[in-house]
Amino acid sequence: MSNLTITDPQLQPIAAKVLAGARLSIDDGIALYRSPDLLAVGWLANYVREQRHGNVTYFNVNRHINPTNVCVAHCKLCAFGRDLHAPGAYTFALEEIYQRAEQGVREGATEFHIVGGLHPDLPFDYFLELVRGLKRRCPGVHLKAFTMVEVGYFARIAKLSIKDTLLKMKEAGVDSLPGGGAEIFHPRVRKIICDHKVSGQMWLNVARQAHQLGLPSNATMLYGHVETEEERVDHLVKLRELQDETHGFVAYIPLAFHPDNTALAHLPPTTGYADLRNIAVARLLLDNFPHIKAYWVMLTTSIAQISLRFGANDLDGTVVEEKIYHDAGATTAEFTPRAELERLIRAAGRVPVERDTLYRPVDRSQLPPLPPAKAPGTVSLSLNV
Ligand code: V47
Repeated sequence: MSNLTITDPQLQPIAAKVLAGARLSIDDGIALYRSPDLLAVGWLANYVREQRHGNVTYFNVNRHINPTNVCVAHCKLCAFGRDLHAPGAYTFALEEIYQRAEQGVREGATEFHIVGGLHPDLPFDYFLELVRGLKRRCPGVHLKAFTMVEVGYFARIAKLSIKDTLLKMKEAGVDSLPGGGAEIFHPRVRKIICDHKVSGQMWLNVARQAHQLGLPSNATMLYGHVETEEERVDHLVKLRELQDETHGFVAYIPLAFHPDNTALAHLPPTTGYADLRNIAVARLLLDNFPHIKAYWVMLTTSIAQISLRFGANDLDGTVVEEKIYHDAGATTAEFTPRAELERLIRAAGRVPVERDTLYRPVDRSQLPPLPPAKAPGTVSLSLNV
């Protein structure tokens, strides 16, 4: 306590709870979001982070693969989705995806992060075959594939229950699910930003069933648009409740809304202050989530690095190709080399540890040698417009 000077009296009782390891309430969460004393909020989050992880900070070598940007959902928050015949619409042939994946293996990837649009014509079998083919060709790579939203859509088009859909995905080779599509669970917000997407309740229900079937997942929250502080806390507490039940969430990733090229382009982008606060509040409220990830693609590497002192213990991965944020105006790179992630972590006084998707340290001596640190190879992209 001696290192912490709190200027906001509202934070005093919260600090006492944090130092005693007690669970924070909804009101505490709201006070953390409203407090002008961001440094004290960050100090508390850093305290919890260091209790759990010491100086260790994780990153991974991964590749994002977005099979299609064709999407029927038309979410106002999104700049990535296109109508089937709209300019810029694409759908990769499976062979193109395999080429990208094999390039990823040559670059040392241990994870493929696979998400895409809700395509009106592609059958569930295309996605199952995609996964089967990846497992055959790249057996050592973890497949973190398809958000709860995509699972809900697959179930609908294949006329299957959520459970059977997840079982088929697992049987095909899906190892875990990414955390996207959660946005803000509250129906008021979903009506404005993603009217046609599955409800918050459904997102949680799909996550619950995935966890029960032995498929772990991540969780996200999209902040910085029309949501209130109460709605953010409600979202975090719902995640915390489900985690108490299943223990299936691996990492939480707060996602800053990027308004460019979306139907909400009139909204201002988030600020560094809000970005750091969302990391810190998550670390404090989500006491049962082991990992809080600072996704450098959306935060910038500078803010992501500072967030390693505000509660985050992971920088995500090398990524290589990123479309969702870059279509929405992100100015960050699409690729950060492994050596640069390590440099950023060390410069923050932390110890970099390469991890796999489930946060086991990666022993490179057991893997093919990494290529020299340069921009990764790209495969030619053919657009089916
Ligand atoms: O689901 C879409 C969000 C998500 C915008 O699980 C937008 O490890 C901001 O989920 N501005 C995709 N956000 C990213 C995501 C993710 C990223 C990194 C790691 C993991 C993980 C998951 O991005 C979408 C949506 O929630 N999104 N459009 C936008 N304009």
